[in-house]
Amino acid sequence: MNRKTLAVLAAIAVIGAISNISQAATISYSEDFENGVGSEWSASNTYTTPTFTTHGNSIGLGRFGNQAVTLSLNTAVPHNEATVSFELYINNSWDGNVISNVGPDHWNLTENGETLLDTTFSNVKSYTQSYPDNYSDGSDYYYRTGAAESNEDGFYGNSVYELSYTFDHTANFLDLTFSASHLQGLNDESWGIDNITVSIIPEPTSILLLGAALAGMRFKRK
Ligand SMILES: [Ca+2]
Ligand SMILES: [Ca+2]
Ligand SMILES: [Ca+2]
Repeated sequence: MNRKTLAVLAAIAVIGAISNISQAATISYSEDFENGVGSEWSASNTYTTPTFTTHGNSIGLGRFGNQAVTLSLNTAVPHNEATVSFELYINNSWDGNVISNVGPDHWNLTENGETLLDTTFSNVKSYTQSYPDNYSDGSDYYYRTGAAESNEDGFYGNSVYELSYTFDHTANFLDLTFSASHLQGLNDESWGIDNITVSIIPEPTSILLLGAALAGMRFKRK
């Protein structure tokens, strides 16, 4: 699988870290899907996202049902954490936490196999949802809790969530897998994503060495 590299700017980032110790340069990947889908994605279908006041009506990745979609990035620059931010479109009649033949409707995000979010969403007023908690927490929130915007267009309307996660990460690759399960048909309930950014801040090696030297000096003086 091709991995779109984040390392192109590594040299610049290291120079930046050395020349400006108060501000390490961030290496970012961002995609709005307006010009197609790169090979770093495991799926390439796009659709027009639902229209809200300030979100949507744009080309997004989707729409998907009970499918896993992975973004694979090269992060081969020393770093300790990563941040992913994106818009998640929850389209049509998601049934949230209801346990029946129509739910619960799960949506998941993992990074290198570790769960960042495993929750449910509802666009149906009479059904609760787990978001912003994980489903395993057992929470029942009002439908569309935490949504950035929602509308009533189409079958039970749509909602959009602005999700952002920062997590410990040192590996030289980053696989983010987005998926859903227990959904009904695509015209009944689906999801899509848009405006995704993944960032890492390179480890300022020179600063660490300097810090270690200073720590050693203090230790010797004890
Ligand atoms: Ca877009
Ligand atoms: Ca439904
Ligand atoms: Ca459902």
